[in-house]
Parts: sequence; C-alpha cells; structure tokens
Amino acid sequence: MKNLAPAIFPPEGIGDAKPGNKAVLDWVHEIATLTQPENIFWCDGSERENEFLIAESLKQNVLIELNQKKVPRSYLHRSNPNDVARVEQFTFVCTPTKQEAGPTNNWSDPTETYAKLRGLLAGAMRGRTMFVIPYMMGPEDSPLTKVGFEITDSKYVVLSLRTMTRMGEIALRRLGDDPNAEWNRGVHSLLDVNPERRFICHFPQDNTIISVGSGYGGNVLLSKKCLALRIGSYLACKQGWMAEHMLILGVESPEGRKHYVAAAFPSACGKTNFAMLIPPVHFKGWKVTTVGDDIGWMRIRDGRLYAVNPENGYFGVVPGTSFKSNPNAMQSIAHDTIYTNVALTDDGDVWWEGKDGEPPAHAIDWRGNDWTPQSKEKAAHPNSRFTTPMRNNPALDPDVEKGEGVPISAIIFGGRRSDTVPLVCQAFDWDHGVYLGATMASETTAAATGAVGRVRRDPMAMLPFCGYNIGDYFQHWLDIGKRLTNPPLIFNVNWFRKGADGKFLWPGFGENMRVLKWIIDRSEGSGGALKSPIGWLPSPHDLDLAELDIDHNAVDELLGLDHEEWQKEIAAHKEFFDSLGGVVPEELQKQREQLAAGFEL
Ligand code: OXD
Ligand code: MN
Repeated sequence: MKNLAPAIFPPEGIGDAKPGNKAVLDWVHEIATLTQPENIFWCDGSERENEFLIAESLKQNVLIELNQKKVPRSYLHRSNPNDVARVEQFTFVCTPTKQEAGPTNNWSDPTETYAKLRGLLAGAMRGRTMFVIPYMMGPEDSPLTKVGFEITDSKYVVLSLRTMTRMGEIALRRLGDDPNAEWNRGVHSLLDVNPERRFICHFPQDNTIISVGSGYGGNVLLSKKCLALRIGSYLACKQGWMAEHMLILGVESPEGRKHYVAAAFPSACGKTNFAMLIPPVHFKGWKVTTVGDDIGWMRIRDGRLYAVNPENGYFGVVPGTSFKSNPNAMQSIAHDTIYTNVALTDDGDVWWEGKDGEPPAHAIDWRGNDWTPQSKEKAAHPNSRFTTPMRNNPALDPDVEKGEGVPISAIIFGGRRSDTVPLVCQAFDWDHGVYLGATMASETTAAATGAVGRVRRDPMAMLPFCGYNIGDYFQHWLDIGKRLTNPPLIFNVNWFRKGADGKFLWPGFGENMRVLKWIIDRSEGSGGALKSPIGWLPSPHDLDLAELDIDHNAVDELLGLDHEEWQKEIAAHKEFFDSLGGVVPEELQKQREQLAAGFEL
C-alpha cells in the first residue's frame, strides 16, 4: 500500500524538540495512548531534520528523487489513486447543533463523531512513527497569528507543512507555556488510505481537527483549509475578524502609488496566476507583487481592512502552469518543490499538460504507468500540485511579514462562468458587494472530487470552507461593513466568458492587468463607469485596451448584459437563497429584490 511507511528511528539530536506547554504534552500523550505509535518524533523544522526526513522518504518511496540538476532539492510524491482531491462529501463540521453548522455543511454530532474517530484511531499508528508538528499561521508579530499542532503518521505531511507554515521553534515561542493559551489541535492518520474510512472532521468549539484515511494535501495539511479557513472562519466570526479564501496582491503604479487587493475565486480558478500576474508590455512601470495566493486573514484597523497571508508557501494546481500563463510560478517551482501526482520524464524531470514545449516522447504518468503522447490518460492528474515556499516567488511582496498586514483598497469576487456574468463590475456599496459575493457561482473544477463543469453557487468562494452557518457568515460580512469607515470597494470579475463559438472571449493571464487597472482607478476615485442593474460597468473606452489584439464585438459581449440570461440568473439567486432554508439576512433578500426590479424596467 502506497504511503504507509514503517517507523523511523532518527539519530540523536533529531526528532526530540519536545514543547514545554503542559496542555500540548497532555494532548500528545492522550493521542499516543490511543494510536499506539512505535515512537514519537517531535519536529523542530530544522534543516537537519528536513534532510533526514527526505532521506528516509526516498528510502521508503514516499518521495522520488528528481534530476537535481534540472530541479534542485525537488521531489515527486504520488498519492494513492483513490485519493487525489478534497473530499467535500466526507468533510464534517461537528458543532453541538446542526443549526450551528448550517445548511451548507455536512454536520455530525460531536460526541458520536469523537467516538467513531477514536474507534478508527485506536492502534492506528502501530508500527509507525507519530510526528508532532508545531506550526504558526501568520507573520511572527501579527495579532491575527494562530498556533497549531498537527500530529500525523505521514512524512509527506511533515515535509509539506514545513513549506506551507512557519514550523518548529517559532511556533513554540509564540505559544509559550500558558496551558490556557489558544491553539489548534490537529490529528491526522493515513489509516489504510481507504475511501470508506476517510473523514475530515472539524470541532470548532474545541479548536480541533481530526482527519483520517487520506494522504492528499487539502485533506491532510490541516493548517490550510481546515484551520486557516473552516476553524479560522468560526474564530473570526466570534473574535470580529475575517478568514477568507482570498489571494492578496500589491499593485504599484509607475509613480509609486501602491494598492493592495484581495480576491476570492473558487479552487482552480486562477488565484495563483492572478496573485503572480506580470503586467503586459503596455503597462511598463507597473508592478504586481504577491502577499498570498489562497487565504487572507483580515482585521479592522483605523476603519480600514488590513490583511495578512497566514501561509508560508503555495500549494498550487500544476496543469496549465507555464511561462506563458505564470512565469513567476514557473520560477518558484524550479527548485525546493514537492510535486504531487505530476508525470516523471525519462531524464528525471517533471512534466504536466500545459507545460511549455513539446510533450516528452515517453514518461511515467501520475499513477506510475508508462505514458506516451498517444496515451488516452492524462500524464499528470488534473489536480496535481506543487508545494513550494513563498520565498521562491520573485514577485513576493516586501510587506509579506508585516504583522499589521497590508491595507486593502478593493475586494474582488469571481468565478468561472461561460455566460451571463460580465468581465468586471463594481458593487454600488458594501452591502451590495456582499450580495455579489453571496450569489457568486462557478463551474466546478478538479480540486474537489465530483462532476467537473457544473455551475454551483459558491458564496465568497467559501462554500466548502465556511466552518459555521452560512447565514451567520453573511451577517458577519454585513456587520464588518458597518464597522468600516473606509471600506474597500467591491468588484466582481469573470475571466472565463465564452463566445458563441465556445472560445474564451478574454485572453486572461497577464492581460487581467487591464481589469485590475480599472479597479485601481475606481478605488482612487477616477475611471469611468456606467450604472447598470448589476452594478457599475466600464464602457469599452473606460478599460485600457491599447495594444491588445481583441475584437470590438468581443469587448461588447464581455461587458454586455443579456436580459434573458439575467432573468435566469436572478431566479437562480432566489432558488439558492431559498435552498438555504431561511438563514439569509433580510438585507441580502432586499438586495435581490432591487436587482430583480432593475431588470423589470
Ligand atoms: C486549494 C483549494 O487547494 O481551494 O487551494 O482546493
Ligand atoms: Mn484554495
């Protein structure tokens, strides 16, 4: 069975970084008593420890060494073919009542779920090493920063978390010795990587996560979706801040005026590409820098929203990444990267669909089978991933470690829609912006198991990640707006609209700078716009389209509203709100009525 490696016994000085906090020690003791590991490995995140774990992972085939000349210090991991994406159907929010988890989460009773999980975990680590990983989410000196511990029996998780979080000593320092300090308890065991025993369970009231039966990133790197979003959003609502599925980027004009923008797109809709955007030649002197590519934590300071990226690395979708689509990502993943489920070429390099250049004549596909360009199967899994440190990104924003965060001028929502939704529009005000976010929809992607290409409502791109009742989440957004004296403007974008021929109307990638520029203009109080029932729309001449090879008709279509499509869209908003069973705040219902009235004129 893949991924299930025997215990490892490290030499002196490795694997013995025991924390001082008694609450942590008691919890580790409790989990070890339950899971019965062969030994306990206390991770410190050091270089020496990392080298040791990589060497052991290579011996046990958890990692495959790549050609170190082509991709230095980089490795390939293959997950079990039954375990390649997040499993939303097996993801649970275990609040005392079903109502607290709300209509969009799978709920299960905490007492029963703990009992079931304890049964599955009993003796689960026999013959294995139990790793205890201390980690920190957020910059060292941020008031938003959280400490978590993940117990796992997977070396892949340890190696990945070292990239994705600030791991080791730094987290122990932040936690200190106070047994009552707030910290997240995460328990992960591969068990036998069996989909029948795969559960990702969150206990928000206990700040606890238990994940079993999977070895795939989003299910097992508990820092990310589980802590930073599901538990994070619950804590954020209780503590008055925001935990969002958002990239954060900086954009600086040639004159040196800088803005930060946060953008929520569903999984695999180009957040990483947008966060690392390189402006086209026409925008000489403009610079885009990355604060984060997936998660934004935001708090109010002086009436404004300030954001930090809680993560320390990128866990990005590989297929489609190229020097054309994202040169900064290509540079980032050229070294010190763990690849999961991509293809291996005969010269020890990695390959995936959409990479620059010709496909290799022969490769080993993500399952470990021979592959040639004639093969029917894809060489890389559509949800194959890179795990790479944010430090590798040549466009990393200089303020990424700033504890107070970066001030947000604009929030962007966006989904993958072939029709109906224009390239960009601006909300009339905060509450209308919340409505745009709440009714967002997107065609589904390979990031989660299930059908691909189906339009589903995905409010604020948080449908799979909001750890409490979605109605309360909407209300939290509205409440935050009331506390902001200088709120960011809110926009909606759609890079994915298609023409009658089924082809994308907008070139996307670096050219999205043209839309970003309009968003910045609007945030600075300039930039033309026309009022429409769905918000402020640019007319074609409000967008800088110079030196862009695009047809006038395509621009008209991109910015146009089709009356019939919008009638259907508004009906779908109503259907969605109705499906939530009465939890939607009155304010958003009113927004919907106003929108509908706008189309009746
Ligand atoms: C991710 C996701 O992995 O959203 O970031 O699925
Ligand atoms: Mn994501």
